[in-house]
Amino acid sequence: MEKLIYTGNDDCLLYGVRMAVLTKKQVAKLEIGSKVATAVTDFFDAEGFIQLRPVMLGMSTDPLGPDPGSAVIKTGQVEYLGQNLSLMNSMILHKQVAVRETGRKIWIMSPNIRLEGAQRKETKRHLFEFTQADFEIPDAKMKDVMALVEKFYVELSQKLKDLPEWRELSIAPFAFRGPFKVYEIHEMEERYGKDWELAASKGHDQPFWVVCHKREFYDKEDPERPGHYLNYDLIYPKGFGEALSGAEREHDYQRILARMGRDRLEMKIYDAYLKKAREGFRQSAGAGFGIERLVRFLTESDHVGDVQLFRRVPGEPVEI
Ligand code: ASN
Repeated sequence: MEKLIYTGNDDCLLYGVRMAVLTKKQVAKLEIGSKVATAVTDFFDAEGFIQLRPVMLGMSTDPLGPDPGSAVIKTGQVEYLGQNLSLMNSMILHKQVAVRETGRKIWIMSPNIRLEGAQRKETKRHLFEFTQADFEIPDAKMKDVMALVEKFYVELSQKLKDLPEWRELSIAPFAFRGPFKVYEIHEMEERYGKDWELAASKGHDQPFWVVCHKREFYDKEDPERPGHYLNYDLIYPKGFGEALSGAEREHDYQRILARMGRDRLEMKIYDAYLKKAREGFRQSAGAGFGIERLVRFLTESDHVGDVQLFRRVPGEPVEI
């Protein structure tokens, strides 16, 4: 049966019931988003990961910095029964604890709240509420994570290539071809300047890795090369920008303490995390990729908010 989708006429009723108010193209994007979520779940399941339920409130969360490029105004707080709880910027701290407690590969379809400044609307790839597929693997190294991510993208192309929605959107399904190129961040800066991401993204036709970023305390510094960091971002081509970020983790208690001190973090809220670290964290590596950014890339949408049914774009008032 042909799908009955309302395409812009307020009087479109079927048996007196309005079927939909979105265009067919908008519904096609939601449909692709739905297929992507299923593909992600199937992939991690087939790879032997345990899917954990998301955490949305915690004693602490990802500090997201210090990062000169960050535009997050503040971490959301909820006062509840005498405790000040943080809304999750990301589940990175909980992922380290989860690996320690389970000893298993874990992943979460994790909703994140990042209260970005209004100017972030212009990047077209920031949302203040989004979902990332966030995973962590005990004993893994960065090359293991990169190979796994490449496998995911190549398989995703196979799973999605015959969807009827591509025709509805008048676009060809993107064929990911791994392995993706790898660059050090200093190469990117030399070639494209400090704001390399957009220009570099436009200059590629497949995703590529950019490694060695100086950032949050939980990304491991290479013990053999101080000043080098064992972390990585994946960048989509054609101007779509950052897809994923991840790292091998700093798991040594003394080094975590030193890095947190360097970042002048308010240590008190990390008490329970630090206690677990002192008892022993497992070495791990992982990453997270934004579901909406992936759907934006696949559907060639102008703004990442265009693939959300309930838009959460910085600088735009929330309607519902
Ligand atoms: N998910 C990222 C990671 O695994 C952290 C983040 O979202 N900031 O490193």
